[in-house]
Amino acid sequence: MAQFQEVLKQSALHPKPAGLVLQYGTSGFRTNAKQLDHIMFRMGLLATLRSKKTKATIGVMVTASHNPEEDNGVKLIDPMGEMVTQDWEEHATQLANYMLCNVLGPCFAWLFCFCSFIVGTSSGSLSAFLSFPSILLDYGLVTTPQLHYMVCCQNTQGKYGEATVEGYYTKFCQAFIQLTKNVRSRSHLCLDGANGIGALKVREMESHLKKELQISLNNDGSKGRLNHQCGADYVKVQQKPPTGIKINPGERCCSFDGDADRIVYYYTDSEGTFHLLDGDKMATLISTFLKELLTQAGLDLKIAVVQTAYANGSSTHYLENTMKVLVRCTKTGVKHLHHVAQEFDVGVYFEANGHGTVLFSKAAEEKIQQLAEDTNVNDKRKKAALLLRNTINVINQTVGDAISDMLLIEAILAIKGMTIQQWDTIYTDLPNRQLKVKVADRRVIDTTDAERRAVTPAGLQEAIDNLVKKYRQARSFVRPSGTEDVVRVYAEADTQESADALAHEVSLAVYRLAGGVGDEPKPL
Ligand code: G16
Repeated sequence: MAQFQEVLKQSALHPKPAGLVLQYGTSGFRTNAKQLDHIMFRMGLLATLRSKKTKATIGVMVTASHNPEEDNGVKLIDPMGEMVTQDWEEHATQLANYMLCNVLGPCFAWLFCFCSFIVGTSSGSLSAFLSFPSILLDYGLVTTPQLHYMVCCQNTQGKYGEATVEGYYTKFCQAFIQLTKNVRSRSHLCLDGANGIGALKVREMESHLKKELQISLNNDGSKGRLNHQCGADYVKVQQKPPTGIKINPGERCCSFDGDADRIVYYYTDSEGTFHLLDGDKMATLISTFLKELLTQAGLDLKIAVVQTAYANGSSTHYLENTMKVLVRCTKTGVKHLHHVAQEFDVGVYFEANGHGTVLFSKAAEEKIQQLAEDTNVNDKRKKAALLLRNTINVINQTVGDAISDMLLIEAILAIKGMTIQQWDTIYTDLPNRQLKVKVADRRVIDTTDAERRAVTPAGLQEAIDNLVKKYRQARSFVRPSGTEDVVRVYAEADTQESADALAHEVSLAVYRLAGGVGDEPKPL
């Protein structure tokens, strides 16, 4: 009991601001950093309990990811490197909002049992919230996917890789070098690091690549602000290159987000027109590559692509009708996509915003491994099996990872001898637009059908349906963000003018029917 009193005493040093209610959202708690002190403290407690419950090492990542510099966030990572389960997200929300003694009372004894967790941060220092675990390992500044990787390595006793930043570089860079060893000339890549941790980590990694990939690094944090007019989210949502970077026509470019778990590719053509290759284009390139290799290897494995409502209609059409792969749609948040992808031998999952990876079932990995070692198979099958094995090794299967995704995409383009322009022509995106609407309480919007339809407030979905009918090849949906205090609006249609007009009209409907605050949305 004295120990419990001590927890409460320490907690009093990290008071919850009166009236503040925060929810464990799409990717943990996210808000202005000033409001997060009590959350940091309480998530330390939750990680302790989660470690005890799972008898494994748990990860605690401190990051605001794609959000502006003044924000921060924290999320827990489960034993295999995946996001924490939904029931524990609910515990997190309770622990964040209620009196500690009420929430912790029934399980406080656990706080003092053996447990272990590791922490990392994408910027700044950690607050003093980590006082309970028996074992605490602080990785300091790491990308979010690096911490996911470390958790998995810790809990597989090194089978997934060595649980160090060096181990991470060695694993993924060696696989990249192996995968591309028979490929000659390669052009260089222009990378926007969003002034975030990804830029620092790419610098650290470069020597491991042994000049097999030439990267020119922009927005490396030496001057600009984190995610400000740069980074994957800016490039995707604004549909333009990061401000201030000189891009030569045709040059292959990519942008990370602030904690390097997302990546998007792009180029400008000779007329200066910007072309974006987002998560959908990456999922298409990767699944085409894998499907071809599986066919060459003679392996009958079930491959699927998992998307969200944001996936461009053209990508879904291409995947289903031309590539003939299974496509599934889930709610936003990689945690949802990850779980669906686990149902297949090979599950390629990507959000349109560039957050995604590929999962291989244990059985699929074993079949590929056996074939790669089999001395009685013909050269073609063997070569495909070896490429598949190295492909598995270049992928961070714990979570979407900008660095690992970049290595994978670079390898595929090099192996296929494909330019970014050729990749872009696989299919043509439907013009689209994403907007945000500020409302008094975004929880008034409830959705169903993988967020493609609004259930509340009354009349909103009907309004959207009527607006969509006015345009050709049109689609639109709205959903409350889980990382920002806004409602997101997505629209696509046959022309950019129509997509913009539809997005604006739907924004107005949200503003009027869901309690908009501030000025009415203006036409684009
Ligand atoms: C997080 C999640 C992503 C999600 C994004 C936007 O990204 O990890 O899966 O797509 O938020 O979520 P929302 O639309 O709910 O704000 P990140 O890169 O910020 O961690």
